[in-house]
Amino acid sequence: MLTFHDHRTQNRRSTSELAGGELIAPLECPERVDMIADRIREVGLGDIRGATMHGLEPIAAVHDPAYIDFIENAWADWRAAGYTGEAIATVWPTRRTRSDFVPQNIDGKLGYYALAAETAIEAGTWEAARASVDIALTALDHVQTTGEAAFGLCRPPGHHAAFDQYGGYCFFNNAAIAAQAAREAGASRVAILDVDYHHGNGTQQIFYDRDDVLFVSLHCDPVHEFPHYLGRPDERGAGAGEGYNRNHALPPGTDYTTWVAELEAAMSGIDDYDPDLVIVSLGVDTFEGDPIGSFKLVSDDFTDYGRRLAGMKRPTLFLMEGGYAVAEIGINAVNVLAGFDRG
Ligand code: OKP
Ligand code: ZN
Repeated sequence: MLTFHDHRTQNRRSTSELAGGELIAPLECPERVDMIADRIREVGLGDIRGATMHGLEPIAAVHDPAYIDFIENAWADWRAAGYTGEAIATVWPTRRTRSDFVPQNIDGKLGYYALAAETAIEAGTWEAARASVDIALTALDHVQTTGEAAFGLCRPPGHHAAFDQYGGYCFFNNAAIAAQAAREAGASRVAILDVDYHHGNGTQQIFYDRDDVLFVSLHCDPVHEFPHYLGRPDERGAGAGEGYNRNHALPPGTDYTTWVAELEAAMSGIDDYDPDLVIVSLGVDTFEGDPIGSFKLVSDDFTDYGRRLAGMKRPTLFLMEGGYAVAEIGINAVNVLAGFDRG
């Protein structure tokens, strides 16, 4: 399988993640992609190719243009306010206040567009987030022109990013942008299968009222886990999208036997939908050694489910999402892809 990547993703080098009341070294770090790229070369998965620029239009087909402008200018606005640390939201529109206007002040803007405070914006964020989208769209081009599967080694991840919100380490929703681009290029139906440990709230929100993009997610129940406020099984879509959003919420500590039974159920739903393209939001934070996940998958399980994904026999685009056990992230991510190739 071919991998697509762009070194501009490594320009995101945030030094601060707000966690447990402290600023820690961010879990979503540049070394994550180095480890995956090293493993791809080590096992000979296939070539790693560069990404081509796809511009802002495909991003604006999914995200609010004012939100895109905000991401572009947030760092400069923050610096202009005289702040010396990284840009972190500290105040929000809440249930008891208004959210029908965007404040002009940078602190107000950050809270308006942030869905969580852990994710800081810094000098390289805009360029890296755009590169991540270009990677996804270049990998999609390959799937569309050859029918072969492809891997977009995206970073930062995307599945928490909603129409006009960033957070959970995500800025632009790579999978949603690719799905929309595929629709515009002629695909009738696209399925997004999100296997990251966390619910893909952003992807769900973007397609919630649509039946042309099916969103299926396996994740830890948000009652127990980030993103906390979305991802329950009773969220099934709205209007034309009713029935086209499927949340397989699993308890903390879920092991592979339980997880893979849910995956089989999810895949059978995808098969019934008969999509022209399957986009896999590939988070490997389901690994037993993940520092923020509680699921119990071991490295061989990733190979096994990669093989099962190939059984869908659909054009497939893999896009990297989460996974924070840096020492094993290459093994686990590449196991899925190699299992798929062998399947
Ligand atoms: C991004 B992705 C742990 C807090 C974790 C943020 C998690 C973001 C996950 N105590 N907060 O879905 O892998
Ligand atoms: Zn995750």
